Amino acid sequence: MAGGNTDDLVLYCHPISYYSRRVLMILEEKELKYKKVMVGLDGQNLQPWYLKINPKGEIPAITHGDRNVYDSNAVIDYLEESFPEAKRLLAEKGTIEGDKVQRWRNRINDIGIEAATTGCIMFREMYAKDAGTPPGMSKLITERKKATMRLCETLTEKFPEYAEFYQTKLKRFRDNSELMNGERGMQEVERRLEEMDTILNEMENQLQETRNSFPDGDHWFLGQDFTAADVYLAVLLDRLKYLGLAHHFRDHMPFLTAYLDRLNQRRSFRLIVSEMSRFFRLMMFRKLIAGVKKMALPVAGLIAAVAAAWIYVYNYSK
Ligand SMILES: N[C@@H](CCC(=O)N[C@@H](CS)C(=O)NCC(=O)O)C(=O)O
Repeated sequence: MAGGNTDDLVLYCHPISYYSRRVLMILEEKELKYKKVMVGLDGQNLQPWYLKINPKGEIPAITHGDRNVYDSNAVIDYLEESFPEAKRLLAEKGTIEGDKVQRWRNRINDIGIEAATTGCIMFREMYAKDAGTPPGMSKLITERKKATMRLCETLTEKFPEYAEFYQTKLKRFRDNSELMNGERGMQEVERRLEEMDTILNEMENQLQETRNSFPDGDHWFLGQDFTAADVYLAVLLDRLKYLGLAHHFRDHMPFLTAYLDRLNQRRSFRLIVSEMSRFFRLMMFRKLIAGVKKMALPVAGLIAAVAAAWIYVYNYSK
């Protein structure tokens, strides 16, 4: 354990959540001791017990003793301040390096990752043919959205003290579903992808600049040290790969391409990648079991019908 009292540090997260993965990677880079609690995005994040931790009902969040901190950016700042003996990932505030890390964190936050994610899953054929997400995700997401909207209605009645929160969430879900529909949805995705391309270009230039400053040695995004800006970039690039959007940088942006390959050297990166793959495998397995269960009754019926027919024919042929 590196610095500070981490005995009561708890991370509330989900293996496929973009923002959770940032915090997870930071905790691993800092080698802090923590407990992980998985919060299902199928509505666990909307339950009153979780709203007491994060009143926005979003993941990630952390609890540390009697403190609750939410929003990945705020959590990362908190971890840096609270465990000064652990590895530094933000560089000193007010220094050139510190300001640079902050500027890149903000710039990466400018990417409309939610719209790109939903859009590429919903319009997979258009934008993301080589996606690593399991097939059937768009159906799953649509069903899950409907279920979450129904849940918001149920929870409004069950917990009137949170009624305003649930109705605001419901409105946001409805607005998003409307926005991500048909022609208008595709235009929105395209607009977000164009904005993202601009930022990817800026990052490619930054990597080239860093490379020029360290022509002989290993370097990361902004220099020889691996910083929080690297974590934001790593999570972004891995998400693009999974969405089938790697062609937005792979091959024609050689610095970003090489950077993504080099990330595999880091244990923290391998961990977030393997957690997500494990989750997808589990999801596929559950789907398979559900399919088998569904098939079990008709198959049993068919066997019974064949057996009955055989007994009938056998008896009458005597
Ligand atoms: N700005 C927040 C965004 C968190 C966020 O949007 N998390 C998503 C999962 S990646 C979530 O909880 N979505 C569920 C919802 O909004 O109800 C952060 O940086 O932590």
